[in-house]
Amino acid sequence: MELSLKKLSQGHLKPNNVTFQYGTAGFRMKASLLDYVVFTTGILAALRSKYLQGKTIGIMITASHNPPEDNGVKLVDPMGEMLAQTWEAHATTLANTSSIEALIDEIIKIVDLFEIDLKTQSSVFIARDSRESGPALLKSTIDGLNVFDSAIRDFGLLTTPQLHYLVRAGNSNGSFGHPSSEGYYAKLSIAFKQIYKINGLNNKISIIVDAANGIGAPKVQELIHDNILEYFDHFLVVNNNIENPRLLNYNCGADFVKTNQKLPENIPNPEPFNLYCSFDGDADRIVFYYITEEKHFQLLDGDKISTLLASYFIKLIKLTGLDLSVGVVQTAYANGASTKYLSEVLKVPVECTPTGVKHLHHVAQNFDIGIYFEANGHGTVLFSDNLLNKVSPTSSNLSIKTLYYLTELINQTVGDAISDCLTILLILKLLDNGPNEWNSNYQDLPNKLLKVIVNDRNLFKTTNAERTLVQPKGLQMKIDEKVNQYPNGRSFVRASGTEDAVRVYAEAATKDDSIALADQVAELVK
Ligand code: 16G
Ligand code: ZN
Repeated sequence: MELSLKKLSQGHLKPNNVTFQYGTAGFRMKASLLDYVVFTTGILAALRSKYLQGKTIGIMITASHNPPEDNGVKLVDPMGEMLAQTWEAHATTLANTSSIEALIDEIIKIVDLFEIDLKTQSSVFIARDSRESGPALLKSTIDGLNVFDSAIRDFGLLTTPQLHYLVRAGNSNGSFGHPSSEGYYAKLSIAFKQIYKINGLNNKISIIVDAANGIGAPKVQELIHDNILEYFDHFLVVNNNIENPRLLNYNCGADFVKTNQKLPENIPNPEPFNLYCSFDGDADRIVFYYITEEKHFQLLDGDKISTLLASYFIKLIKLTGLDLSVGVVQTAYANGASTKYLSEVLKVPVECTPTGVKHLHHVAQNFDIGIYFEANGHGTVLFSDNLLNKVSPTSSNLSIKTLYYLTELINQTVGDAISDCLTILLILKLLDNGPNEWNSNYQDLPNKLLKVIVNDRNLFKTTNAERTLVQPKGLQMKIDEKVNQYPNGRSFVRASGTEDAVRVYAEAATKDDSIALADQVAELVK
C-alpha cells in the first residue's frame, strides 16, 4: 500500500490554509481546492467497500445547485443511502492530512479500527455531473481508488439519483433493477406506463422542464423520448445546454426559482395554468410552478409536493383496504401552513428533523409510507418492507397494483427530480387535478430567508430540530420576544452546513411582517 500510495499521490497535494469538512452534502467548495480531497475520498471509498466485504460503494462528483466554478464529492453506501455518519469523520480526517506520512498513519488507523482485510477486493461505481472540473477530479479520485485493489466502474455523466440507484442495483442481485442507465430507465418507464394504463388514464400529459443547464437535461430527455413520449402531448426541456459549463444553474434551476420566486430564463411564452418544473444541477431536487391569469407566479415547492403526495396516498391506502401507516417528514424550513394542513386537515403525523436529506430519510423509515421533502424540493417517498410484502403487480385490486407500481416508479434511495416529476404528473392525472387545484389545498404563510455573515458560525448551536438556539446563551429568548409581536410569527436561526454563514428564517401573517421579523432577528444575530 505504501508503495502505490507514494506513487499515486504524486501531484495530489493538500492546499495550505484550508480545512475540509465532510458535511451534509459531502465535500463541496471551489473546484480548484478539491484535488487532494477527491484523492483521499477515493482511498476512503475503497476502504469502506473492503470493510463491507466488497459491496459496491458509490462516488458522485457534483456540487448540485452551486455555481459552475464549484465542485464536490460524496459517497453512497451499498443500499443507495448517504455514507454512514460514523464514516464522515474519517473522510474529514483523511482530507486534512498534510503529508504522505500523515495520510499513511490515518489509513492504518482506519484499517486497524475496523479490522479491514485489505485483500478483499473493493468495488466502486463512480459518476459526475456536467461541470468542467469533473474529468480532472475523476482522474484524481481514481488515483485514490487505485491505492488499493479496486474494481472501478466509471459511469461518466449521470444525475446524482441515478448513481444512488445504480449502487443499490449493483448490490441487489437483480431484485432492484439492472445496474445500468438502461435498467434505471426501464424500471421507471415500465412503472409509469403500467400506472397510466391500468388506471385507464387517457388525457395526455404536458410539462415544460427547466433542467438548470445540468445533467438532468439529457437524462430526462433520454428517458421520456426513448420510452414514454406517446403519453405526452407536450414535453419540452429548456435550459438544456450542458455544452457551455458557465450556464449551469445560472438564472435557472430549482434553487433559483425557489429563492427568487420567479420563472427561470427561457420559458417560451408562459401561459396561465401550464405546469412547469425546475431541476437543480444534479437533478436530485425539483420544484413545480405555474402562472395565474393575472400572470402571478405560483410556486409548488417541496412542501406542496409532500402535501399532494400525502393526500393521494391516504386516499389510495383506503382503497387498498390495507392497514398501512403514512407519515410526513419536514424540516424547520417547511412553511407553517403546510404543517398545519398536514396535521389538522389530512391528519397525518408530521415529524421535523434537522436540515439535510440523511436526517429526513432516517425518520421517514418509521412509516409504511414515509414521505419526506425539504421545502427546497429535495425528497422522496420510502416504503416499508411490511408494505412491499403486501403489494404485487398481479393483485386483483387496482389500488394495490397501483401502489406496487408507485414503489417501482419512486426512487427510494434518494430524492430524484426525474422520478419525482413522473410521479407528480401521474398523481395529478389520477386525481384529475391541475396546478391550480393542487395549489389551493393551503396558502403559504409569507416568509423570508436571510443569510447573515458572522465571525464564527460555530457559536450557533441548536436543538429541537434546529428550531431553538441553545447558544449563544439568551439569544433564543430575544428571538421569541420578537416573534411574539407578530401574528402567526415564527423564526429560527441556524448555522449553514454548506456556507460560512448563519441563516435566519421568518414567517408571519403578512409579507411586510415576515420581512420585518427576519430583519429584526438578523440584527440580533449580528
Ligand atoms: C445540502 C443538503 C440539502 C440541504 C442543504 C442546506 C443533502 C444531500 N443536501 O445541500 O438537503 O437543504 O444542504 O444547506 O443533504 P445549508 O446548511 O447551507 O442551509
Ligand atoms: Zn442537488
